[in-house]
Amino acid sequence: MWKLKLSKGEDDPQVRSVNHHIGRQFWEFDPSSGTQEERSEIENIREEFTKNKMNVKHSSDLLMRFQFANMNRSEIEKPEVVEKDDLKDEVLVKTLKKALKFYSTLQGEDGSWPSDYGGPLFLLPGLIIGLHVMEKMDAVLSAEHQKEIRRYIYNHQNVDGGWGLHIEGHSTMFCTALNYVSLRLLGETMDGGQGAMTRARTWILHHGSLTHVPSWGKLWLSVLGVYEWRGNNPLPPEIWLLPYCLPLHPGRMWCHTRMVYLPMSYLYGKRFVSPISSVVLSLRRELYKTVYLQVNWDLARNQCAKEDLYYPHPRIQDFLWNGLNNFAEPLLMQWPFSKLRKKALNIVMQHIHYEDQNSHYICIGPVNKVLNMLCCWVEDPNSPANKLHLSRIKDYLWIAEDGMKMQGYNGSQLWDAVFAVQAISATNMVDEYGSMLWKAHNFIRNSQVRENSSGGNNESWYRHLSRGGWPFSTPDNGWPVSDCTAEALKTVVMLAQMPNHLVGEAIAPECLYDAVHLLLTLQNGNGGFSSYELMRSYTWLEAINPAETFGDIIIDYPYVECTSAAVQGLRSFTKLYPNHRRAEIEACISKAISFIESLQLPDGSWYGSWGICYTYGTWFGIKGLVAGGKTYESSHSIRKACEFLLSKQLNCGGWGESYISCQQKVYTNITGNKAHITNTSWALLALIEAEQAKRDQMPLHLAAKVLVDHQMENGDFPQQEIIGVFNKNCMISYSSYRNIFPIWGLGEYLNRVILDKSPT
Ligand code: LAN
Repeated sequence: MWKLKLSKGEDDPQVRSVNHHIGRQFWEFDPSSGTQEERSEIENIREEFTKNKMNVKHSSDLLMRFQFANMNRSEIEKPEVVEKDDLKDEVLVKTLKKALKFYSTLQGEDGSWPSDYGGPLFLLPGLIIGLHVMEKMDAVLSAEHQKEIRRYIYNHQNVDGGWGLHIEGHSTMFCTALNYVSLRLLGETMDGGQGAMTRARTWILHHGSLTHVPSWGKLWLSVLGVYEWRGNNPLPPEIWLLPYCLPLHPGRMWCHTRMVYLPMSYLYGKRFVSPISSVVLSLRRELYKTVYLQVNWDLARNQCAKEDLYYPHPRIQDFLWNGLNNFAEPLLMQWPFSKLRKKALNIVMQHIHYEDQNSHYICIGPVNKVLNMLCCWVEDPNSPANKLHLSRIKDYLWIAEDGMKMQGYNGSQLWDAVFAVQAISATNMVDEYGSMLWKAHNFIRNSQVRENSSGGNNESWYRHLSRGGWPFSTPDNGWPVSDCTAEALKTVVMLAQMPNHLVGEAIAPECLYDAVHLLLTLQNGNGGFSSYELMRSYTWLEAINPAETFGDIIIDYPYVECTSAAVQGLRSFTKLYPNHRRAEIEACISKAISFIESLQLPDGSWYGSWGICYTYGTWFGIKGLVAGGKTYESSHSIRKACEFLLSKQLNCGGWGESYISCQQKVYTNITGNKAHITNTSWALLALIEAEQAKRDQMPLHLAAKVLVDHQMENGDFPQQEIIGVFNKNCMISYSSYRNIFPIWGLGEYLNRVILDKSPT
């Protein structure tokens, strides 16, 4: 049976860690574990998913739940049945206690709450192609792994034969081509999968064939040898040699984009192609409309299926790419300019090694993880870097009832933990559930990044400071995020004010000072906070975004979520340490508040970039303004925001926002006007924060009733539609939100509305 392992790695000399692997999570297959009964129970769960896969696309993280339920069997008493008919205090208290009790069984010994961070469907293919090229498929992925990966890919094929950018999306060329190719590399035959392969191939051929794959797909296919480098727009590595003062210097890009285009430019600069295997030759015949030798590669450079076109290339890119392709590249490939290329490739490789070492071979995300690994292999197949990379692949793989997936990060451990602590504290049942907070506190304290990258020489590698920050996942990943830092700061300050004997020792003040220092350095001139670094260049540069499937990727934009979190984090810090850098903090908060106000849309909402969408953004907008000292009475912005939220409440009392909101930038309900518990909780929390209870409590009662009604018998809440997003167009799963936010929403509702206590 599959087993989830937590905080493990000490016995593997290939993996190093700054915090003894606290928070690390990965799955291992143990053929001898589990009884026959347990195994067949898992099989049933899987079959249920597959049977229902066209209606319910999101898995419910049931393998993890199964493991935790078995471990905690003795602790789980028979749950009391809650009478939900009318919402009295006792009903609320019982619901909350049950929810907390259940959520406590999902907490790991290390204090984190592991969960599934899947969703995008373009990540596994990168890994599969990479391993195929490196001839490491069977060495890294056991037969059981490969079986579960195939299960996952098949489970997420749409009825029309294609695959979406993410599990709930319409079919795209990017993911259909790459998942089809992955299945073939995993040994599937051309007409295998009971017709599934044929349907996929038909989809690809009907939508323009491989020439219409977007640019990121073209790169992977070129590496594999199924597509020609001539059919790619240039990605010259020489861009790293330009002076930093130029606005388009890669050091000024959003770190994710920078880190993805870095290894891409290496592979492009080398025109690396894997040795051509027989599957590759066959794929060249399977996926084009004409004979491979007759494909018009020059035309193909700019072709892209319309299903994939979220960000169509502006005209200027045609000039740019044509110029580079027809004049610059031919020159750079020839002596004496080829010397420059050699130098550029060398520098690019140094940056790759730097990123690998500073992230303990986890890398900043799943895309550059695999690309960097491949580059290290291309540079030297026998280098130690290769082994170090291979040992960190499992950090990205997760298994649920829909199969094995590659996650969008090496987990969301820190992020979930800081929200969970805030949710649990909001219930005010701290005495009873103190042990959860104790463990989580320990986890958060141990997840802070303690040093700047590579001992302080960070700037020459275009890295911001890291010391004092908190990452989204684990400190081994090593990239602090502004809002993760701010939310963690808020949380540790909150825990420091609770009794030590309940929640453990408070964090050392120096650690808080470091976090504050880092936050202060992360504020942009306009008052806003971006995600990882300062905004280092201009928004007009978005015009050169070559990735057709993603929006807003060129620079690190300032976000309402990050700015609001920074205000909240700093404000709670000043309550505990009123004298530490007070003037700077106040100045920072007041600029941030004006920035948040400036981002508000005319209808009173805020666009949320990392959760869906207007409910998420508006919750952050309101929280930020309130933390900055604004009230409903004093702030026109807050009044408008409340009006907005109330206008979107469904007849059933909940809120349910579709992922379409993020793409189209228009508030859109989920089909059938269905309530979503996470959206409902965000709206409920936002309204409570804006003191809705003083005006009209009915919307709050209705929302709370929706949450109570959704609770399952064991205290869990149902997994509904996917709720996270990035780069406007791709959705991503936050599998803990279904537990965290109903607890938080109901907790605040009980204490601040029903019992009418002011927040602590
Ligand atoms: C994340 C995950 C965390 C997220 C929050 C902390 C929630 C947010 O408030 C700030 C932005 C951040 C850090 C974020 C940025 C974009 C990420 C890294 C992701 C959504 C996880 C995956 C995504 C990454 C870009 C995926 C790889 C794809 C590319 C287009 C490079």
